[in-house]
Amino acid sequence: MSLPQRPVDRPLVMGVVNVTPDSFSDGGRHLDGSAAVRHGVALIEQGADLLDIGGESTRPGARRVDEDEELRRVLPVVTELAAAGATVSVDTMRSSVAARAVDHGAALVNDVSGGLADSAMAPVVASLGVPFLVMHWRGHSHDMQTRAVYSDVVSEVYSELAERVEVLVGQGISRDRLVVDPGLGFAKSHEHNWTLLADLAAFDGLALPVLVGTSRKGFLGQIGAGDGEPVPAPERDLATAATSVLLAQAGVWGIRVHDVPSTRAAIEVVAAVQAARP
Ligand code: PMM
Repeated sequence: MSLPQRPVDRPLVMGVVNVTPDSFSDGGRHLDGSAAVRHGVALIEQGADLLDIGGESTRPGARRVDEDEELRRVLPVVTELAAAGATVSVDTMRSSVAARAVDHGAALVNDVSGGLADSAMAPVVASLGVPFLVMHWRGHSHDMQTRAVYSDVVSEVYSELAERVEVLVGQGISRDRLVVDPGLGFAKSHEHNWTLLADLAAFDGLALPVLVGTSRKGFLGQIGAGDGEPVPAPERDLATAATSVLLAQAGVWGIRVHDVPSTRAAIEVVAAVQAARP
């Protein structure tokens, strides 16, 4: 299966369908599988190009769910949305879940650990022949923020991703099926996230498509909060759309978001401005 093509004038929009009780941003709303399917269909109607279906929360501090529970959450939703014609990505760190999801119609595997959490992931993805999203990751969510230590966040994330890519290619995954992601919010402080956003062009050096997920993340809770409490996650979509403008201007391959209409509007504005340039 080949990598979905980015339209010439805008990034692909990946809509998030979390089938979890505790994901930090939309947790609990789609735990019921049929609600998740309805939500996925709505995201496609709103202009999502891909759907990312996950059954395990990766919010800071989250504990893992067991494999059976992850499969129980994810497989029916993957099956129904793929059957409805959506291009489905499965957001999982488990090779067994990736394999079953692809068997049920998923076209991409999105592993926030970039293959580090499960040593079988790379060989399984290589044999499935599907595209693989490789996110920058330094460890599981329960204590990942203790690993948010960098002297130069951009160059360290870059070199850790570059190393990952070479290992994955060595394990048999075709380079033209890889997408890289700097992993905003994963072992990153708020300042690290802003610094990565400010220097996305650095990742062009990897010569691979880039996907970024800023949607509703903690650092966006600062926007509009002044000195007060962070803005709650469901109220971060305007700030998220503003980052989508930056991501479109940086020429990324894909943007992972919860609220599709605001990001579609943001990236269509960028496309219109780019088309109007002499
Ligand atoms: N963020 C989350 C989950 N999966 N996958 C990729 N590739 N990139 C991300 O930034 C990313 C991800 C966490 O967000 P959520 O719990 O709101 O879905």
